[in-house]
Amino acid sequence: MAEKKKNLSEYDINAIPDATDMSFAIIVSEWNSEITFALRDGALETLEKHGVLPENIMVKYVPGSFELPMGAKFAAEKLGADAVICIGCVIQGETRHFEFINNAVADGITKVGLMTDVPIIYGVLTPDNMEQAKERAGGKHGNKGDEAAITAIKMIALQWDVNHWLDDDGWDYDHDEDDLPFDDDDDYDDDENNNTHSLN
Ligand code: DLZ
Repeated sequence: MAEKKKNLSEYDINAIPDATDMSFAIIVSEWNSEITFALRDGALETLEKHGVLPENIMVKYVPGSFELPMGAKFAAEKLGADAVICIGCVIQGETRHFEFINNAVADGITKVGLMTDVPIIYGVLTPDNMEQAKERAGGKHGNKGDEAAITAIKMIALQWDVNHWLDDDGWDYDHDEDDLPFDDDDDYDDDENNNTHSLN
């Protein structure tokens, strides 16, 4: 059975790519702001810890999580950020709002990323109650904003890597094997750059 991780903020800092030249937009939902502002602060702290310059981070607000995909689309298309981090918190209630909003947000965020080619990161909590939300916004389970920031850095690095491997004519078939992150064999365990750590 897979190991159950308790703290969202646990990761190997040395395995995270250098983020000095990266730029980010953070779109924050104002609904449940006690939680979303704590997630935003976690994301900001983590980005800066990894070398991102404050002037390369733009923070914008939307009324609720339902508006996150549209905010992300504006940011991806107009702000020129390398990645967009969406921060929200939808708490389970008596109504079916919870399900409708969560499905729309997850689906919308996925679509904006695929449509714009900009990594759009899902930093949305969907807890049963406020207590669970607090535990994941700087409480005993860490801060999901940290995880969203690390995911954004890793996705930009992946995109830059893939672009680097392509020459003007498409895939560079003459690439040097040393440039590849993995050996050609199937044994990933002994690959120097194998990234086995997990964030949650
Ligand atoms: C309407 C609504 C409800 C009931 N609950 C939440 C919530 O828990 N978290 C959240 O981010 N937003 C909620 N909203 C607001 C919607 O996301 C949206 O802003 C409004 O329906 C207007 O489109």
